[in-house]
Amino acid sequence: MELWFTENQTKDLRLSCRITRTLHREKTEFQDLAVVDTVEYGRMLVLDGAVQTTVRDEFVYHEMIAHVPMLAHPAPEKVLVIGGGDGGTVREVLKHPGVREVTLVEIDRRVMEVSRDLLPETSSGLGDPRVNIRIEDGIKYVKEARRAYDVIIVDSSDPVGPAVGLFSYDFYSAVADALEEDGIFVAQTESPFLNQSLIRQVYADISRAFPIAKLYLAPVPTYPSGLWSFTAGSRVYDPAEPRDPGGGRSARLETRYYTPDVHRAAFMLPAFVGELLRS
Ligand code: AG3
Repeated sequence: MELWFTENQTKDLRLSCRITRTLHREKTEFQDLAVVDTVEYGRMLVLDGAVQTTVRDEFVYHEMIAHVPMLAHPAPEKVLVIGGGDGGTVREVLKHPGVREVTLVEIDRRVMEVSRDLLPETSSGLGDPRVNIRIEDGIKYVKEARRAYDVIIVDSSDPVGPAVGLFSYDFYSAVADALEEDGIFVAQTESPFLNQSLIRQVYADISRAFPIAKLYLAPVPTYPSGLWSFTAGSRVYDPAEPRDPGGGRSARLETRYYTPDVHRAAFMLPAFVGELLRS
């Protein structure tokens, strides 16, 4: 007998993975949460039917959402991660020895608890003494913070359900206020093939909230279309430039996808993506 997990990526497009086991399934207060073992991509976390992370391809997403802002900033010490209850982004942020404090604000306690139990490689950083975990609404949290962070990373799910408010001008302008003057912000911003109007809107909103807004790309094979976008906002530093004099900081990072060349290259946009942002 064959067992398959299928994500309906759009109403006309699906990704199916053969699975060997369902390790967990629950309706939390916020969403439908599942963990399955897939044959091709290893263990997978699924929220409301959407793939969040798999053991085999999560390094690309987590390294690119974390190291791009962390290295575009010359010396980040205080970092805020919104969402990202699986811990993958926090794990990458903690690889930077200058980091003094990482605050993780996750709305759904169960995502974190289940990830700690079933995704040990991804969630490994969550017990680090530099990590401060808050189970609450990220929007509310950001609205109360002022000039408090060097880097803010929004590692959210798709703009449906609990994450809708994280894709709005109001939220981005609150993020701008929560950052230090020279802080950097990055959010995951979906697929340039399948979410073009969203990307355009988000880019326009982030450009209104920050003098510098830039989009970059990375491949994530288990996400819809396989090509993923991130959008960065900043007032001072160019997010596309790793600030890594002599290659000291990046040389000490243990990564499998990120390099300073990949960092710069990720901002070189294919014509159709550049076009999207101009229109
Ligand atoms: N957050 C981004 C997931 C978006 C995937 N969308 C989908 N499969 N439809 C992932 C959280 C990882 N820390």
